[in-house]
Amino acid sequence: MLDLDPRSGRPTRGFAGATPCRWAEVRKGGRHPPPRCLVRAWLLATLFLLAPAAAWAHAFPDHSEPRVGHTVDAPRAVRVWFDGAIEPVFSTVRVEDGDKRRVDNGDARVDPRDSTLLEVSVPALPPGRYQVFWSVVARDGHRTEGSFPFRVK
Ligand SMILES: [Cu+2]
Repeated sequence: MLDLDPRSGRPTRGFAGATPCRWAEVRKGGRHPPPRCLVRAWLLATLFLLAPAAAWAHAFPDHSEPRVGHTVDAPRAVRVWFDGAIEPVFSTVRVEDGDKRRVDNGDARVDPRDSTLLEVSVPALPPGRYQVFWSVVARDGHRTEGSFPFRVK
């Protein structure tokens, strides 16, 4: 909880102590800065460590059908499940064959019953190697994209 000083609008109590910790004070303290300065430095370091965790809230693939790099019988569809909900309007997936020709049916969609599932149907694919390209926007507004191969036997 932060109490604001009515005149300055600044917090009267911080989470690490009552008095601000200034670099000058740390220097004056020589080799032994006041303990509350150490606490504050430790809290800052913790915040920096936690910051990337917030950025990781965007969506990454969890698993797929066909599975990444696997050889399968001709699939009817390609499905990619993500580790979080994705936005239907901004999320898409396409499939290319070994000659970089697009082979999916162009009906990519997020499953209305499962907001982590992105899928596109494909015609009967002849044997060969294929590459799946996905691009999604997570609920936090961040876009991630990537691709993975599979092979039809
Ligand atoms: Cu994100």
